[in-house]
Amino acid sequence: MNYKKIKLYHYPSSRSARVYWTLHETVGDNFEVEVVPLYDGEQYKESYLLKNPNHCVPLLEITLESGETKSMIESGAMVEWLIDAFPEKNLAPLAKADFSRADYLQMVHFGSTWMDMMLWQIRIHEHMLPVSERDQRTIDRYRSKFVNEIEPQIKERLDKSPYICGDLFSGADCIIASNVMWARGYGLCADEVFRGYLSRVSKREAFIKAYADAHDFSAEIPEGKAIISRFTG
Ligand SMILES: N[C@@H](CCC(=O)N[C@@H](CS)C(=O)NCC(=O)O)C(=O)O
Repeated sequence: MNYKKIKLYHYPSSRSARVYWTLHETVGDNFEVEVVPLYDGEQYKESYLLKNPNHCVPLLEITLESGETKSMIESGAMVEWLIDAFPEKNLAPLAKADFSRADYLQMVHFGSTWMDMMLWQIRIHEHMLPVSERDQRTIDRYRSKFVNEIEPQIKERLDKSPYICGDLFSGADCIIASNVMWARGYGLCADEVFRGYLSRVSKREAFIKAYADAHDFSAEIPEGKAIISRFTG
């Protein structure tokens, strides 16, 4: 695909890292990155809300050769679209009637919706919501659901093959492996199989570049930060 410019609005180790990683896998270094200081509440500024009314990263802007700029606001869709826009990178089974494409799409969506939803509930109730709004039952429910229902499904796949959809690395790994790292940050995905998976994907140049800023992330939000009073969940 030809384009004039691609720009990612990003915050270290957040959901935008999946897209950062996918960008390095697909377009190399040929894109721009702007860090949005989430904890300072910059995502609630009018100028950013006009671009993404969900006040979130990632936001992806693609300037076409015509000069027109299109934007995307969902990380799963960004990963799927980028991988399809650059088919020469062979990072997904092509759309055809066999089941491999269906399985790949299923894992992209499983990672960016179902698995993501549980991690998000844990994250916001442990670290992001005002203390008075945190709910231990929600944390317990999703920690238990994640351990009992999500981990076995991923483990079963990774016990059989090196990557989430088989022998070949794909865009689904950019999402699932990022989620596995997120989960490990919360003491989940402790089994050796997950460590082995991360050690495989983290050798990729694109991964190393996308996560080079991971040390800038802190799960705890320092007191007094603007996001604390603005965050809507
Ligand atoms: N479904 C969206 C969720 C994006 C999202 O929640 N991003 C978080 C960071 S991981 C964010 O920017 N939150 C800032 C806020 O709501 O203030 C996606 O996957 O792109």
